[in-house]
Amino acid sequence: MSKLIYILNGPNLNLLGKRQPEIYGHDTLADIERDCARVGEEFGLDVRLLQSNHEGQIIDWIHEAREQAGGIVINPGAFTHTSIAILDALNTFEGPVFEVHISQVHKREAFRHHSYVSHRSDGVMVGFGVEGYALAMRRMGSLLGK
Ligand code: CA2
Repeated sequence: MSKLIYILNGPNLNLLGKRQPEIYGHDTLADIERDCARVGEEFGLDVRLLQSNHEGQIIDWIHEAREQAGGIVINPGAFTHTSIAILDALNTFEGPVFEVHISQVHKREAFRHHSYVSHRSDGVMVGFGVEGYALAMRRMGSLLGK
């Protein structure tokens, strides 16, 4: 079992910490990567954090994870609510998949209440801010770590 965890991020999440801090906070993807790497170290897990604004690229990374990774933490951004293709790709991955949403999507617009990805996710962190990523990593550590 690979000790590498893919942390995948969808569209617009490259703007974290730079726009709309009232919804998404002040931390950047680099801060999230650092926090997740710290948790990973506790459990002997490595992390690879990736972000793309393109659905096909995220699908390609999920396929890559099939060969390279023991688990996936994913915030698919708005593709959460639209992408059967990302769900299909995740269904080909055998390890644990945890879904993260920084905001509490169930307090927001109705179109954010349904997640295609949740049909596959083994756990979902919603509304814990960027801390949701590290919490998902901690659970990954319990399942896959030393
Ligand atoms: O709460 C989340 O993490 C979301 O996945 C974020 C998506 C949104 O479409 C989902 O409904 C919930 C949007 C990501 C946009 O990220 C930004 C970050 C900073 C500034 C602007 C956008």
